[in-house]
Amino acid sequence: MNTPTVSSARPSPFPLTPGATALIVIDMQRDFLLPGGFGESLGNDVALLQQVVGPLTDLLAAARAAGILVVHTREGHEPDLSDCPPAKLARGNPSQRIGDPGAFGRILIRGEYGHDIVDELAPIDGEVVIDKPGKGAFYATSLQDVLVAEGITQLLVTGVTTEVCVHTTVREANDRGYECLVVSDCVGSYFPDFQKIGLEMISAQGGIFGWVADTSAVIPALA
Ligand code: C5J
Repeated sequence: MNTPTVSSARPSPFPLTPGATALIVIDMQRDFLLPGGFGESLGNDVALLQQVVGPLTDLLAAARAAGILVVHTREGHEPDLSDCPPAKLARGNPSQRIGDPGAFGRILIRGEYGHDIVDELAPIDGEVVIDKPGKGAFYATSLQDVLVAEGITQLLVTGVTTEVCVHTTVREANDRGYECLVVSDCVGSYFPDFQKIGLEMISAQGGIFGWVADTSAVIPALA
């Protein structure tokens, strides 16, 4: 049997190791994506993140059909903010801090409506949901243990935002020995320049910390 390969991945074809690949969906939360939410209140155009939902819905369906492990993450904090470093809490516009009341409940607080994942991408039974207090998905979470237990060595990485939580996660995953393919139309940034350069940074220098391809190349390789 031929190894399924994402042939047009940059900087080189990405051979998928059967049974060893997980789809990581980073922080597709209402607080970041919905009009009226935290992301928009910071002056961002949430339409730039919402355009990820369609392609990611298709990729999620393909991953589910292929029986691939799916891991969703959510950035957020305990209601008493005990897991939020003061330096993180203090940053940004003081009228809109983490824990403040927002349009969809307290901003980035676990259990609040805005903290949860958008309806289109809601996790289903059997999928892993990792709550993370930081930008990276490994810091202060069980992600490494989950991936090791499942024999995962390759990650298809998606979600928001490209230059923050996606980059932080991919850089650390690369250091931990995972081969990461970032799916370009399934990651999003509020800043078009960051989106473009953020993707270029990943695959530059011969794939300094990963590969990049879009869903038109990745989905057929999962079939
Ligand atoms: C940010 C994230 N941008 N999920 N979070 O604060 O990228």
